[in-house]
Amino acid sequence: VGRPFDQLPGHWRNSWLNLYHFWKEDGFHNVHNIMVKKFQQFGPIYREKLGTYESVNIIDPEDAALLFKAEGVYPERFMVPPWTAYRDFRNKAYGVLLKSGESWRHDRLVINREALSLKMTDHFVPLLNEVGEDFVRRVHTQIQRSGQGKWTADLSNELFRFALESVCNVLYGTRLGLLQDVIDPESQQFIDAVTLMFNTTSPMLYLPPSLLRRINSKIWLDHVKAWDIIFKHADKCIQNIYRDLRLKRRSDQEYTGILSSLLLQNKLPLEDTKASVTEMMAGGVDTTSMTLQWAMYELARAPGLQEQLRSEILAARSSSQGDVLKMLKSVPLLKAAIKETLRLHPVAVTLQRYVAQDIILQNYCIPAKTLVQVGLYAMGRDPRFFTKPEQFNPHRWLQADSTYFRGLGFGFGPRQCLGRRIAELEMQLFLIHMLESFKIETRRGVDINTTFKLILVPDKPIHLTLGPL
Ligand code: HEM
Ligand code: 2DC
Repeated sequence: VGRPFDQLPGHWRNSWLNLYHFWKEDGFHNVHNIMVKKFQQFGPIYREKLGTYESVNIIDPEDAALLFKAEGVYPERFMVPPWTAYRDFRNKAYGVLLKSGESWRHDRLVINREALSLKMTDHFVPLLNEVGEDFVRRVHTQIQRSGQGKWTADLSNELFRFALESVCNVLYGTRLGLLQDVIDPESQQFIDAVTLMFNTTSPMLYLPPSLLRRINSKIWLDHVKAWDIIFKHADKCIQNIYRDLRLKRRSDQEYTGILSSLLLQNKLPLEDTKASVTEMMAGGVDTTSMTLQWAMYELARAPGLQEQLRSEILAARSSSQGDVLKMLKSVPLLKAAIKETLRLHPVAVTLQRYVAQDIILQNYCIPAKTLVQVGLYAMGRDPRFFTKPEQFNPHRWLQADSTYFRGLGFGFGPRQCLGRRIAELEMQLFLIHMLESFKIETRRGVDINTTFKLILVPDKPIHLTLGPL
């Protein structure tokens, strides 16, 4: 049953030569396009070895389903080598992002209750809603300043500030004031450090961590510098909350954010709490901001759809009479628009799992411990799985035809994105407020492509125009 592993198609026999070819075609920034090409060349499954990075790649949602059903109770994804190398180098604890086995599961279950459970996530809505409202206020100010009745800009840094403000309000129950004109330079440094950390990760993906640390290359030194800033700033935020709690400056009555809850419960060692909270703070910046930027870009190019969403939101607003929680239950098209954005513009180029047992995919035997990757970007653009994939059409998620294992933007199962609920609420509330307040436009005829900087991002600045309705 099943053809042998050794007969899988693909370039896996000469890993260092493959890496050389990969480097020559600027693979470091084109992982997503190269994968699309390889699926065309080899079919729905191929094996690959680049440097030390060995994987089997699949694209079919049915195969993704088989993979996730075989992931076991301790699912593990590809361990990004420079990330673990940094922690080991500085002797810092792993958080849920990098842990494995029982230790991962224990921490993850404790944090899930605070970050993913429906009971707790209701607390996030007012915290994220006020940040969304402040962003709208900031846009109004910028429109006035422009003197042109509208504001045209590359919103990247504005959105980074919005995203960091949002995730920190949920983590720490505190506003950092990042939607004002002048902001704390340390917060801007944090934002820049997260970008630098991602950018310096991709060139080191295919090398062993031990080598990375020995070679003192500029890229490794920059990577260390970036993580150092991330940890220093997060530590400061965490210490503030810790001190307030000990001095009983924070009441244990009202909700004061994920970190307070974790500290009061005292179910994790402080170092582990700090590691996971730092990962969430860093993970909350580029992910939601870039997705929102793509969403606005797509909506700017589809004015009819934008109008439909606006009517859905207005109807939801009036029928819920100011109850935001209730309102979020009656905006299916908006939620579909976010899914659709992640189909064409996923943050993660692949999802990966080390298979726990031997499994059969596309009639090949895949032995236990093999790293299998789901080509998320390639899947989202393949006409076999999405009719007219080039069209931005949120309605496809609401129609009867199958969405089986197709909406995987946040991953799947117990190892899926820990920030998923935060991200979804943050993005829904942002788009609600923006669509209620402004018309979103962009220059026609400017096509924006995707580039890989560990996460997938636009290859050039996106200029959006926000104006009155
Ligand atoms: C993991 C996507 C926002 C924190 C992941 C994974 C994906 C993902 C695909 C891997 C899941 C898997 O392997 O099955 C996204 C997208 C986001 C987003 C598309 C927004 C649009 C966030 C935010 C946070 C966050 C806001 C922090 C609050 C994490 C963490 C993990 C993770 C800590 C690792 C979880 C673990 O290993 O147990 N994310 N993410 N993400 N994400 Fe997100
Ligand atoms: C990058 O080949 C490409 O959510 C690699 O918020 C495989 C791979 C493994 C793990 C993925 C990573 C890719 C992209 C970025 C992800 C990461 C897991 C979590 C991380 C998807 C696809 C991300 C952005 C987290 C980051 C948290 C961090 C800043 C502390």
